[in-house]
Amino acid sequence: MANNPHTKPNSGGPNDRDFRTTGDSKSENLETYRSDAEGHDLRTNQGSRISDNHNSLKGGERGPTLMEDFVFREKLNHFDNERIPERIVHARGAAAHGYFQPYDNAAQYSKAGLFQDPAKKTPVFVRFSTVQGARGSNDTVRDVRGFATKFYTDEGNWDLVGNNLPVFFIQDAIKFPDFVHSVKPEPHNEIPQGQSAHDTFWDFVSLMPESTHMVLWTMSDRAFPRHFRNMEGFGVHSFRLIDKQGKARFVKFHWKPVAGTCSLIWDEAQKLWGRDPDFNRRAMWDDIEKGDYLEYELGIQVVEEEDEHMFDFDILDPTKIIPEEQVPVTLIGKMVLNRNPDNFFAETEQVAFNPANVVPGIDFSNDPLLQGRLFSYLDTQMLRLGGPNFHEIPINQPVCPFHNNQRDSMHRQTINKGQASYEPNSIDGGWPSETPPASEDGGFESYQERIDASKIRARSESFGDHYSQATLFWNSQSEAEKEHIIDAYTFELSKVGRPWIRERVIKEILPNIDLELARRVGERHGIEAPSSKPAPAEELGKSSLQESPALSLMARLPKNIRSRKVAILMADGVDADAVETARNKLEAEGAEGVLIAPSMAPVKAANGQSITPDAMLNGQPSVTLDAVIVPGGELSVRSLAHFGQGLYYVQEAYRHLKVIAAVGEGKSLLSAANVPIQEDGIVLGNSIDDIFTTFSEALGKHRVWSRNAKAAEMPA
Ligand code: HDD
Repeated sequence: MANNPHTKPNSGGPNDRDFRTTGDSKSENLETYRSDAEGHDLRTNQGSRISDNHNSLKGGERGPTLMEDFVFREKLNHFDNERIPERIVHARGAAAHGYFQPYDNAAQYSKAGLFQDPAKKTPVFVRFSTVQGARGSNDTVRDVRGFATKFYTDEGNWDLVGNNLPVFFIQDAIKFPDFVHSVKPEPHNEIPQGQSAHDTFWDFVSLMPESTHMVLWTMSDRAFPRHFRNMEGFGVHSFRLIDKQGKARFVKFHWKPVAGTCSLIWDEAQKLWGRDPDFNRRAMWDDIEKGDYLEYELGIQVVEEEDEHMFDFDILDPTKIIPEEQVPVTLIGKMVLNRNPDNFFAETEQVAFNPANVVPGIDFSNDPLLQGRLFSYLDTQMLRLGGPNFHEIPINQPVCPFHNNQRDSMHRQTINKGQASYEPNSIDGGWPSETPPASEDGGFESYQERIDASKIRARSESFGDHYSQATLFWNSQSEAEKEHIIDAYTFELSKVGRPWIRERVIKEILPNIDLELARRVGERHGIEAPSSKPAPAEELGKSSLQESPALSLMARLPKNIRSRKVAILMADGVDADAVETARNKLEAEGAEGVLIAPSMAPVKAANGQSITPDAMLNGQPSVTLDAVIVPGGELSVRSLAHFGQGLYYVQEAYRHLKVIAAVGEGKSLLSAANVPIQEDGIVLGNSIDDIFTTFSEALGKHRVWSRNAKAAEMPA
C-alpha cells in the first residue's frame, strides 16, 4: 500500500507541497491496486478458501441447490451485477497510458506545472472513442472520435476532453440532449447502431443550420481514421492559459499526430464492421505491445485577450475553427502512448474525464457549449460510477496528495482520520488548509474576467454565420476528398426514409455550402437543387479566407511507411527468397509484412522450404492491411488465381486505392483478377529489390488517389 496517496507519511501536512512525480508515477500509483493471482488460493471475497468451484451445494447429488451455499451465492451475486451503465455518448472506447513532455517554449504561455520543465514527464491516460454506438459497436463507423486525455500533473488532474474534429454540432449546451437523442439509435426500434444515416439525425441537423459545418466534417474521410495514431485531436473550444505574471491568453488546443493523418475508405470501413469490428482498438493494442508507440505533439493557437474580436467569427463559437493560416499552431510538447492498460474495466471503462478538471494556469472561456459541459460530466459520472466517490477509483485518482473535508457516501474507501471535517478548525491543527494563488505551486484562482451584463436567454449575433466556414472547408478539400464527401451525403440521405428531410438537406442546407455539392448530391436523389444560395446573408456570413490547405487530410499525409501493414500473398510453390526479402525490407522501414495464405497450413515454397503463414486470406482480408505484395512462384500464383478469395484480395485492394506490387509471375494474379497493370500504384518488377523503392514511395502517400474515379468500376 506504500504508494496510495492517502497513506503517504507526510500527506496532509506542509510537505505535500514538495510532492513531485515522475512520468511513471501513475503506474506506481496503480501498482497499489494491481492484483496478480499467480501462486494464490481461490477464495471467496471474505477470504475463505474454496474447495470445489465446479459443483453447487445440493440436497443429494440429484437434488435442489441449497440457499446455504454462500460460495455459489456470492459468485452469482457478483456476476449478476458486473455491468455498469455505459456512457450516454462515447460508450465505445479504447485507452492507453503514456506521458507528456513539454518543449522549452511552453512555460511562457502557462504557469501550469506540467509545462515548466522540458525534462519533466507527466503521466497521461488517453481514451479514444466513437460517439453514437453502444459499448459493443464497431470501431470503423462514420462518426466523430473522442480524444480524451487525462494529465496526472503534480498539481492535480487536467483533462483535455476533445474530439478528432475541431468544431461541434451545436453552439449552446442546452441543445446537447436534443442533438444526442437525434443521432442515437431511434427510440422505437433502437436502429441503427453506430450510424448517423437515419431520419432523426438528418431531421434535426437540417433544422439546425449551425450544425452544417460539423456535419460536413463528419461526411469527410476524417470520420473513419485508419488508426488512432493517424488522427488529429482538438480541444474544440477556446480555453485560456494564464502565465506566471497572471496574463491570460485565449488558446485552442491541437494534437498533431507525428505519424501524419490518413483515413480508411468508406467501403473499406463498412466491410471492417464485419471483418474486424475491433480494427482500431486492436491496432493500437498490438502496436503498443510491439513497442511501436503512438505519438502526438500538443499545439496551441494563441489569441491575445485584446485580439478577441479581430476575426470574422466569434472565437467563443464552437462551430468555428481559427484557420491555421490566420493563427499558426505553436507546438509546445509531445505525448507518447506506450503502455496498454492491465484491465479494460478497471481503467478504460471506469476512467472519468471532465473538462472542468483544470489546474492553475489553465482556465475556461465563456463558450456556451463549454460552460454546459462544465456541469454535465460530473453529473453523468455520479450515475455511471455509482455516487460521488468515483475520484477514489485508482484510474481517476490524482498522483498528488488530495485532502479536503468531503466525507462518506457510497463505496467510500478513504479512512479519514481526525475529528474535524470542516474548515476552519482548531481541533486538527487547521488542516487541510487553503493555498493562496501564486505564480508557482499556488491554489487555483479563476481568471478575473470582468462581467457587466443583463441576464438574458439569447444567442449572440456574432454566432450567426452558419455556413462560411463550411464553404471554407469544402473549398480546401482535394478532388478525391470532395468526391468522397459527395458520396457520403448521397449514401447517408439514401438511408433517410422521409422525402421531405432529404429535400430539406439538398435544397436548404447543401447549397449554402456549395452549389455544386448540392447539385451533385441532388442529382443522385432525383432532387433539383437551387441555383443560388437560399440562406439569408447574415447566416451565410463571410469568411475572409477562401481556402485553408491545413483542412485537407492530404496536408499531413504520413511521410514514410512506418507502422504500415502489408499483405504478402503466398501459396505452395511461392518464391521463398522474395517472401523473406519483402518481409525484411518492410521491417527495416518500420512496417510489417504479414504472410497470407489460403489456409493456416504451412506453405511449401518452390525451394522446398516450409513457411508458416501469419493469417488466412479470409481471416486477414485486404481491408485490414495497407498494401499487397504478390511474390513470384508460378505454382503459387496459379493457385491464388484459381481461388476466388485470392482474386478478390487484389481486386478489393485495388478498389480501396491500395498500392499493389507484383514480382515475376505475380503479375498474372493481377491479370486474372482484371486489375489494370499499367497504372500508378501498380508496381511490377522481377525482384523485390527492383520494386521496393517505388513501392515504398507509393505506400508513403497512403493511397493511390489518381485511381479514385476508376476504382469504382472494380466489382469488389
Ligand atoms: Fe462530451 C463524454 C467530447 C460536448 C456531455 N465527451 C465525452 C467524451 C468525449 C467528449 C471525448 C468521452 C470521454 C471518455 O472517454 O470517457 N463532448 C466532447 C466534445 C464536445 C462535447 C469535444 C464539444 C466540443 N459533451 C458535450 C456537451 C455535453 C457533453 C455539450 C453536455 C452538455 N460528454 C458529455 C457526457 C459524457 C461525454 C454526457 C458521456 C460520458 C461522460 O461524459 O463521462 O457527459
